[in-house]
Amino acid sequence: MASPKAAGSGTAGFRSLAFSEDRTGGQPTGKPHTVLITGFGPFPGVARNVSGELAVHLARLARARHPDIEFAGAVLPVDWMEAPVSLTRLILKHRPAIALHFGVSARATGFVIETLAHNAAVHLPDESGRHAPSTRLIAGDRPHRTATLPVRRIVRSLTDAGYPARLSQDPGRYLCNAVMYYSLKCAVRTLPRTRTGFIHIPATLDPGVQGQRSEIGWGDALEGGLRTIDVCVRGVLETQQTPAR
Ligand code: PCA
Repeated sequence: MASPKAAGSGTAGFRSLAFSEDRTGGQPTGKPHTVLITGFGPFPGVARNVSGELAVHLARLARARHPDIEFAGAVLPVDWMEAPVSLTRLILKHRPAIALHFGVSARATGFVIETLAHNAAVHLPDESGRHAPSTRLIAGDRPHRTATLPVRRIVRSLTDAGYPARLSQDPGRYLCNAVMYYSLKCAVRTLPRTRTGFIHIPATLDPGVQGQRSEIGWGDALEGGLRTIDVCVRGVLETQQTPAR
């Protein structure tokens, strides 16, 4: 298994490099669509989170592959308070046609395409040692929200290419679930045509992380990520031709 290249030294360097990828500066790019790709920074037990590195690399590679589309890569903090704030800021800034979020899971051995986000928060500390203020993410809101990316087509495209991929209705109840839930909620409120989804990849892509061994390597994560983006982009172009969703 090839190791991901180091994205910076230490948390601060890694984060600032990742955020510098969010390089449109809010200026119009002249491109009709933006794809927002996010991963996460470190959290207790995962000192180096490969999902953040993946998001940044994918945005860069996808930009070359789809020159008519803008790609913004960003790393979200694993922080109950900060993650929704950063996410909302990114969504409002980029108004993405597609929001594709990545996170790591010790249970994932391949690509796990999450189909449901739950309005629930587990009592586990975030990167700063704080807990979620409530067991519900948004009081009074609906219990679940469903991914709006073409999840079945993504799985089919990945498995056709030989990558282990499956659908899941259980993204956990930690920050990955929270970001998926908030992103779907934010899209419904402000950008109803945005397609949103979440993919878990193995935390053990980084050999330093304990857990079930990964069936994919860093190169597979990049290739599979690009295939996923291709499927999503085709979906956007289709909806462009057919305004009603
Ligand atoms: N995985 C955690 C949060 C950040 C990440 O990459 C999760 O599964 O909730």
